Amino acid sequence: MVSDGLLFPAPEDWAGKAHIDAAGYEAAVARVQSDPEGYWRDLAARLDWIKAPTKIKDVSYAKEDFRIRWFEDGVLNVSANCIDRHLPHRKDDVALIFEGDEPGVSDKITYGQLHDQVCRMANVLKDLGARKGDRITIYLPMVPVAAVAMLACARIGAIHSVVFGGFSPDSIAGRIQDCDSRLVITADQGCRGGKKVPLKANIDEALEQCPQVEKVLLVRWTGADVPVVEGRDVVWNDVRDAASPVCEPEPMNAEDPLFILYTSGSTGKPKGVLHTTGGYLAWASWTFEAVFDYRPGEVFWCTADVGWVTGHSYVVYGPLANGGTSLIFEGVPNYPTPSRFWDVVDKHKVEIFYTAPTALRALMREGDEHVLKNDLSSLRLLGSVGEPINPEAWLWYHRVVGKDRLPIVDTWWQTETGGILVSPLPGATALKPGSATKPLPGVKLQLVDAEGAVLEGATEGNLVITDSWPGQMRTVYGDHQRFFETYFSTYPGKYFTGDGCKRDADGYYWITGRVDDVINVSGHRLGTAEIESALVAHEAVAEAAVVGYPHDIKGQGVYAYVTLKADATPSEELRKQLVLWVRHEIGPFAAPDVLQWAPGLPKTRSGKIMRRILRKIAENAVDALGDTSTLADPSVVDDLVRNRAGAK
Ligand code: 6R9
Repeated sequence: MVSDGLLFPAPEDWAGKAHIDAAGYEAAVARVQSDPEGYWRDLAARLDWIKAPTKIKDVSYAKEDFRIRWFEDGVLNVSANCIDRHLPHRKDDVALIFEGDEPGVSDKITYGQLHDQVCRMANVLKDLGARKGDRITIYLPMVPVAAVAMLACARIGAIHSVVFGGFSPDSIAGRIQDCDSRLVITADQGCRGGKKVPLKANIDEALEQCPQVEKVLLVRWTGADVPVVEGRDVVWNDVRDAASPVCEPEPMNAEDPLFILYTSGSTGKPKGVLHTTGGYLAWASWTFEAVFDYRPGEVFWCTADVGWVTGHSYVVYGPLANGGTSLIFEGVPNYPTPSRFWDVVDKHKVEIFYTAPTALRALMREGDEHVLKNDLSSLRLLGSVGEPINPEAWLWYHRVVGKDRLPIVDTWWQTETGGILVSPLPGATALKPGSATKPLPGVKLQLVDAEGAVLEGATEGNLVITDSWPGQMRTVYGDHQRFFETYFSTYPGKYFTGDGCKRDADGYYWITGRVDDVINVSGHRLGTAEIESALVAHEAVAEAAVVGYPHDIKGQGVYAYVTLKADATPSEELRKQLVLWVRHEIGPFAAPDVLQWAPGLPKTRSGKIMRRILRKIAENAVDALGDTSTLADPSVVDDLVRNRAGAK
């Protein structure tokens, strides 16, 4: 490996200046061990409580008395924490910087203006019938009104469910139905890479399957002429000015739900990951300050969409809870040119930049000149999230973007964890390219083998977490049993992450990727089961099996094996049709990169598909197929190998 033995010490000039330096890290680790109650109480004290919590932690991962509660008698409001409490000293400071898809389109929103917009929208939502505890689905482009909508929900105690703008009508409908939203917030269109995204048209199509939706709040963004359904749709731009800019924040219990975010698992339909108010915000807020060493006044740019958890925690809640300035970018890394990210960094003097390895790999391929023509001297810290960063991409990021001087925080976490759990602290941790380094104070990791035996020292195994942290998800919306079964039953008494991981002799953690049937395509998390069920919903398909395979840019690509019904014949045209079908059923990012016809799939005698074998064929590791003798019909493997599609 190119990075073997490479170690980048924390910059010397950060010592004494960073929020947490090496001594601070050691002290925090020691304190959370010796005085957990005090440590967590202090962490909660960074928020503004209407009633401060006296009960700090009440957690059991055991089946008999399973519960996860943090700060449970505390009362607070998230929007007040993200806005109101900054007003006395930061009313005119910039909360959000907006950079549009087209260069030249940008805007700034101060904390005072954000307060005004959020209160007005909160009042409109109330007028539309929304109450505390109601679910509101948000389907918006990456524009400031998306943050306004989330905060307006939080202000009135409604639970938001943001659906990424790349999802199809069917995917939206499933998510609306699952949490029974009566109200949807959307826009006419979004803009990405010079193209328009038909958001309202997708919502209209989705709502044909969702009779319970009573109201749609429509944001006019591009101004496109879209149908407005009489009695159902209300145009935000028309009602905004008449709405009152005064809206008292709803007092919420720390354990009241804040949001639901759907994410893919290894089985079945996407799960509604539920996060609550106090613990989530405390964790998003503290990790933002600690990991990014953030100080108010600095411009922070996280390139993730608010449709994913990274956008929730590090575009909206973490930065705003700290009184920070967060940049919202509507576009894509390579539009209009592969210099776009770096143009935006220079234009807005971005100090801290946080992106995904897939974007870095794509930009790396375009050549250094697209980076080098920019100044980039405003940058002081770089971050990575979403998938393992390969050392080549890390070293490129460090050398070309970071000019060999900027620390990189490789942050490991999940939708389920609410915020970062494993990451360097830039003023404290020596970096190794490709390693997320060490757990944050209070995060207790273990590596276990398939049977659950704890592995010590330098080793490789499955990553589990043995105790709770405040930002942990609390349930799968509407299915608490599934929550327990999915995460706490594989290794009783422990939270199973679904990731494989190595630990080296220095105690550094190296995430190796998912060990379940979840794949990570360009940083988008997908369940292979979802793609399979989309494929079999097509009339020509009898059966389908989907696996991930290594892909240079995307990290993983989607490889689909498809068995057709007896009356269907394989053809190039049908192959294209099926790829389009998946795009339409789930979203463009889920479309198979490779689709191989499979007259039969390798199955055990009990009928279980042997994905291990399919993965090896997809990876072109056909001489490492292992034992195939237990298969019901070993000859299907020969056929698949012989007709292996040219996966690149
Ligand atoms: C935040 C987010 C979670 C899965 C996770 C893991 C992968 C995320 C990573 C990483 C290696 C990192 N992952 N960050 N793998 N190094 N720094 O991405 O949430 O969409 O739920 O995905 O992403 O496999 O289990 P989510």
